[in-house]
Amino acid sequence: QTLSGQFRIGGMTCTNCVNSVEGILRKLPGVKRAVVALATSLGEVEYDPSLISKDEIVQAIEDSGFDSSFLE
Ligand code: 9UX
Repeated sequence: QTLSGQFRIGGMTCTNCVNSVEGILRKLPGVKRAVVALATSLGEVEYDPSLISKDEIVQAIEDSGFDSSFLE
């Protein structure tokens, strides 16, 4: 099963931030695809809900030093 979620990501100010957040997301177990956009401060993540929850994804982004919340 694959779910798709949109995440607001705050505090990204340059392309390196985007690459950093994408790299963190793509290394998480259960994350199949992650695309982060600087202009909109949004991230689109496809994940397997049996391996990771949206709350754990938010937590991983915050652990890397950015603000994050899940958008329904
Ligand atoms: Mo760019 Mo982001 O120099 O924390 S990497 S601001």
